[in-house]
Amino acid sequence: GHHVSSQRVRIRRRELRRRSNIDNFSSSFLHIFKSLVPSEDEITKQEQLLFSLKKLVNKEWPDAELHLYGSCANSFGVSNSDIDICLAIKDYEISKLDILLKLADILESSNLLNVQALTRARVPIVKMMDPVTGISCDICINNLLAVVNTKLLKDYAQIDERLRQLAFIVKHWAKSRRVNETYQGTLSSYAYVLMCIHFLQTRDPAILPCLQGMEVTHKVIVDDTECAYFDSVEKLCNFGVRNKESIAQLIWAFFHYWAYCHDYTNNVISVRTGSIISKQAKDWTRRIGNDRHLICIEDPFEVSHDLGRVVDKFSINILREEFERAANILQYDPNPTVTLFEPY
Ligand code: 3AT
Ligand code: MG
Repeated sequence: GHHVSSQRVRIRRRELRRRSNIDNFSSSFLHIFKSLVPSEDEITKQEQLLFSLKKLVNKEWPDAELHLYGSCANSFGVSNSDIDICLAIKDYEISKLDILLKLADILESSNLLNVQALTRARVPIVKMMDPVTGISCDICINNLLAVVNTKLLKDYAQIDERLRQLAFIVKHWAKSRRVNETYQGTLSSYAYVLMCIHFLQTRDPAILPCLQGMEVTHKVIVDDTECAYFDSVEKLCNFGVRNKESIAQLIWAFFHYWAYCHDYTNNVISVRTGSIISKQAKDWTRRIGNDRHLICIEDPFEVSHDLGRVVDKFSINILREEFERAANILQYDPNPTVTLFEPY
């Protein structure tokens, strides 16, 4: 009807007014990207810490494994982030909660600082700080889906370097503008990276493939969920070369999409299918409990899980205003690489 067509006209006009010199900002954005990447030294320290934690844990549980997950392992980590570790224990007799408390005990009685067991969190964890490396970390128990989604993100990152560049800029923007706070109703870093992957899957020509739609070369079953996809990504290093878009163009287009083009009423973004799917098809049209589905981002493996479910009727406006602010800065601001990240 009328509303839809007038909205289309608005979008067209905005595209016509698109600045012609956006590419000029690519080198500044790349400079910011490089300044955020962790140093070799930091990575060595993370490995040292993991190694000493492994020794401590294996004294108590000889068969247990420690996996890095989250941004320190998915290649989307900025420097000086906390690290996320998953303690994997098979066939345990004691409850998860008792493992957590025991773990806190073990860490407390070695040289680790600020040891805290958060037993009532959505994902229960032990938090602590290592005085030797200065690194803080969160340890959870048997959260293996997070280990698998970490690998998926890492595999996508190896296909085209523009994914990491875009996601670092988007995460940096989200942290500067305080829209990366799930307890305040905005989105997790994980959700932002999925938004970037989906965005690059749907460029024309595509910059990223849909790994879950290809021949299966990697398959694990975690908590009754089958996680299967093509992980021989070294064979895909030329996938995106037909698309010549610069990083500045992609940043512009990403924010433009979330500000003016995404259909928040009807659509779900899905990395699993590499396409848009309808809320109707997922039965995400009504509020159920606290899940409002005001912005829908399907988890690639836990497909009933909407990463936008933390967003409420207040924070959705904050989020959309921030997308519009970012899009407008990229369109009109004389110094977009500065203004974009001005603290909220
Ligand atoms: P930061 O650099 O720490 O902001 P991150 O990627 O480490 O980014 P988080 O610390 O929020 O992100 O989360 C750690 C990992 O936990 C990332 C992802 O593998 C997993 N994860 C986070 N949120 C969810 C979720 N809602 N569903 C499934 N996995 C999740
Ligand atoms: Mg993290």
